[in-house]
Amino acid sequence: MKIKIYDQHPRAHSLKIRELLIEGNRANIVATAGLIAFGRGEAFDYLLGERTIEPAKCAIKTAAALILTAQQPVISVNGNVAALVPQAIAELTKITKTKVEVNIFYRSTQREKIIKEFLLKAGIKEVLGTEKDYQVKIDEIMSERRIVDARGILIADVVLVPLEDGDRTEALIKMGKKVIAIDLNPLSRTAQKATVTIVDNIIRAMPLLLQQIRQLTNYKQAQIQKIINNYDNRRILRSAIAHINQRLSRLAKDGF
Ligand code: PTJ
Repeated sequence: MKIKIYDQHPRAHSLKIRELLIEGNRANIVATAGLIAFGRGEAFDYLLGERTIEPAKCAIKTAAALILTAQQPVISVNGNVAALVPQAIAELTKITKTKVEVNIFYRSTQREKIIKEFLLKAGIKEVLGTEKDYQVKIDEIMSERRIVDARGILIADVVLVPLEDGDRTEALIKMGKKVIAIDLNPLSRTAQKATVTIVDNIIRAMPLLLQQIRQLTNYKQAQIQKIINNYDNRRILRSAIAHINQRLSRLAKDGF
């Protein structure tokens, strides 16, 4: 059953995102656990104030710089990411050389194919990760996510991993790759281990990332490198946690 969401509803935006995921779950794009994962994300978004905070903007700029300077950038797409931002992923492939790879935790050949078809329909020309001939196992990862594409994540130097589930970021870093995470939870293991962590809702972060990439295209190589060199992910995470802390302290003191 599809529900009608009235624009006047105070939580209309959030309800629409939920509907995208529920629809995606019915179509077997989103794993059932993906609905739970979004609930966790939403709770953190509440604490952040449901807007893109300054530390996230700084991380987005650095992520754009990393993607632009990468030789082989790849975005790893799971069910939630496919359902929430298919058009933005398509746009990313148009304005950069980023490859798209389906890599899911709750793995099934059928689900992989459904996600791939969905992404192709959204205008992405090539979707890696589903062809057996190119699938290789990487020892560093202890889940079904260890199966990666020989043309994609295996040889990537920069991997964008939105809504990640844990051990993989650490493994990819050990393999010498730079990892960009998008995760509303600044305390998650993924957030802590990534090279660059964007603490923001993927719905807001992806359009900003595309905007930032377009802007940096006009920058000189040395300027882009400076953005990367000056970036400190631990500082950014501390600032994100401090933002939540200060916001809650203010609300506790002054009320709503
Ligand atoms: O499609 P699959 O099979 O690969 O499964 C995907 C899920 C998301 C179910 C799987 O990766 C998983 O279980 O993830 P976790 O461990 O629940 O982690 C997801 C992280 O993403 C959590 O830290 C959430 O806070 C965060 N998150 C959820 N929704 C959003 C988000 N971050 C940014 N934007 C969101 N919309």
